[in-house]
Amino acid sequence: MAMRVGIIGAGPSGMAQLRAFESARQKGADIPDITCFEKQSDWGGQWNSSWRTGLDASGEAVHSSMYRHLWSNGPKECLEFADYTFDEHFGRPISSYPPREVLFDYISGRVAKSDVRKYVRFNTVARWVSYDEKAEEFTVVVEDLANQKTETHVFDKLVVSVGHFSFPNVPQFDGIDSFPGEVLHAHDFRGAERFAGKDLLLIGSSYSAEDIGMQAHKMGARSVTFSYRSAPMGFDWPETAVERPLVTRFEGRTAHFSDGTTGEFDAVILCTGYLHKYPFLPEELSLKSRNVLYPGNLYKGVAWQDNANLFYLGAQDQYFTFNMFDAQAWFARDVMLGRIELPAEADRAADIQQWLDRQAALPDHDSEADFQTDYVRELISLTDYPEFDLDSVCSLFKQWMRDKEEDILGYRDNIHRSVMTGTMAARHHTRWLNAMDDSLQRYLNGPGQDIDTGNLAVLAQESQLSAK
Ligand code: FAD
Ligand code: NA7
Repeated sequence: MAMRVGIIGAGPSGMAQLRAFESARQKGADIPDITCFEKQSDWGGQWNSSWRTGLDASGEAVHSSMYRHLWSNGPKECLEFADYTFDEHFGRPISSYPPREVLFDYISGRVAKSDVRKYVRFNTVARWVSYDEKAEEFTVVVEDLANQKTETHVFDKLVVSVGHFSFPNVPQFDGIDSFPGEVLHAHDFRGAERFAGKDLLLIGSSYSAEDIGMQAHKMGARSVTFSYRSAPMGFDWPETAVERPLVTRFEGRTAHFSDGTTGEFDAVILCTGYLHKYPFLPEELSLKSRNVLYPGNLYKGVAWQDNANLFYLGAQDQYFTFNMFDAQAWFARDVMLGRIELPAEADRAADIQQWLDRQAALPDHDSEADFQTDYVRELISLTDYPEFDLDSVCSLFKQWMRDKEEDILGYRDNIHRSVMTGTMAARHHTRWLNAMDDSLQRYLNGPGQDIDTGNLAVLAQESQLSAK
């Protein structure tokens, strides 16, 4: 009987696993029987986002935390697949910071091309997993949401690729229960238009706070106040934005901060991160971690230390994304196919520990980028995933951080060169701050489309805005 592989989740990580097996098949390898369960009706994970919050049409928790007007927050040159470039997909250079729909199109294009959709059971949610030590088999109970049917599947290997930016971390603050305005978590944020003219408080000081805050500024919020627990982000904010230390309590609309200052707000957004949560896994198989670059108990960040038949993809905090998921998926594939032999438990533990020790000593963001670069480099060296210039990608991450320090509202207008193809990105037709339509069509056609339809007034307006 062929080996049976189960994959839970068809976001970028699960798609990478499908692509990894397909790549081996194309090179003549026998590949296992693969079934991937995806609770949504399409693949793409976070990138498959909609207006919905709370529950989706099947009554399942909405997975994606992305929102309207979400443009890539890092250069696309850092996440490009080594085996499917932006040039190949779009046939011409595009800008370095595309909006969500453009990246969704890119990741979908690669897997559509390799015909792996047939492995995915959409609208099917994993409910419970158990492991039989003796038979060395996983039993996975899933629900077919469209037909409301429960099924049981048995696998020799299991890949967990459900992401970890979906279950909001929602701390309590004194007095917040009687705050008279809207209170929401970033997971439920879908667009900043309604905050025009409002005073907004964002609690948290990482990617979500930064991006939602600048979205709100772009959409005309009267003021944006960030409240940090550990350290301010320290960007050169527009005049509407300010950073304060942590909120200690609310009194009506008034927030009190730990430095003794106060502010009155119309709405509060908790940008307080996400929980690693795997409700379909028993405790002994379930990763427990904060959002860190190297969660413990995973050999090479992928293979579960207590059960070498279980793999996690994308469980790390991420500088690298799509191409790191590839490197992980290629590694997991080769372990499953027996091409890579896992060392003894004690050696694996020692390997994990040296990464954890190094992580504990990371002094700054530049060293974090170095750390994850070295991690990806090691994985790639172990498989036939196409090698690429990781040092250049790492330099680009550092450049990106400098660019943000220089101009938090303008860094997305910068362009970079592809490490994979050498192609220089195209400058986008509209500056990020002025771009009010984030659709794929507008992105690709832009003012050119207006010329086609003879709408020169729109074109003139766009170029005036672009020139500002
Ligand atoms: P996910 O994308 O989360 O996909 C997991 C999949 O598993 C989903 O399709 C989900 O429906 C499915 N699933 C979950 N539970 C079950 C279950 N029980 N049964 C069946 N299926 C299940 N990265 C970038 O590179 N650039 C960016 O600009 C960027 N911006 C981001 C902005 C936000 C707001 C967030 C939250 C993340 C952002 N990221 C960004 C990181 C993003 O998480 C990764 O790019 C990528 O989506 C992670 O892929 P994944 O497959 O590991 O997880
Ligand atoms: P992150 O990057 O995990 O950051 C979470 C932030 O929330 C971080 O600044 C935390 O502060 C803060 N936090 C967490 N708990 C609290 C409490 N109790 N009080 C105050 N502040 C708190 O999550 P993001 O949502 O920003 O980003 C996740 C992904 O989404 C990322 O990959 C992006 O690409 C998009 P700390 O610094 O720990 O003190």
